[in-house]
Amino acid sequence: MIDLYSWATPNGHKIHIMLEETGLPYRLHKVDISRGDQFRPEYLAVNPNSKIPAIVDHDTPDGKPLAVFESGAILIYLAEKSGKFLPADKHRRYDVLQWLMFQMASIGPMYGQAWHFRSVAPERIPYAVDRYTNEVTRLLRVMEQRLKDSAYLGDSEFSIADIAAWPWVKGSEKYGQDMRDFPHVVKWIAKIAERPAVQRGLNALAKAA
Ligand SMILES: N[C@@H](CCC(=O)N[C@@H](CS)C(=O)NCC(=O)O)C(=O)O
Repeated sequence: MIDLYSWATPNGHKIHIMLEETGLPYRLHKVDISRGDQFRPEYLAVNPNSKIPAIVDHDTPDGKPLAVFESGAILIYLAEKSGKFLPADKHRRYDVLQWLMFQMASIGPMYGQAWHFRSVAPERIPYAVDRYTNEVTRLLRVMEQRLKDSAYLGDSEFSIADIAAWPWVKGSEKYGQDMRDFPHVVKWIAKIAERPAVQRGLNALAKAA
């Protein structure tokens, strides 16, 4: 059994979706980041970086519980455990991994900063708003180019690169983007939204105790 510690945010949704897609058994524990649960000592023992998501896998080959934080590392761990969404072929595997890293290093941080300076910062700083909004636009251009030639972001098949990027990119309008400029990205968003496990993953927190 896997314990998942999470909240309904794009980084949390990645792991809800992956667990629903793989069918691995899990228990979901809410970490309400709006009231500071991520700073509780028992949670810091799992993720010293005080962010969601994190997992603890109790079903390991040596019988010792294994804790993993950082959503990209968790996705790789779950892909290896389930044998799904990360191809074995080296060329395809590194295609997927490089697009996963593109999400972790660029999409997550830049969308996050765009959201902060557009919607959270106590004062409007035009330089910061423009910088991060323009960077999100640039990243969408990179994805648009990729999705012209590839059915999915990391591979010809659905993979952990899509699972990582989709929860962020599906809401791009909220980050000041005009999605009419990115028709291939729009099609990719719609195609993934149709997957039943993706829909279950998005609703998972509502059902958690
Ligand atoms: N790089 C981390 C980012 C995790 C992250 O930023 N999580 C946010 C929610 S999306 C969080 O826990 N925020 C709480 C806080 O900043 O105190 C990952 O991908 O796991």
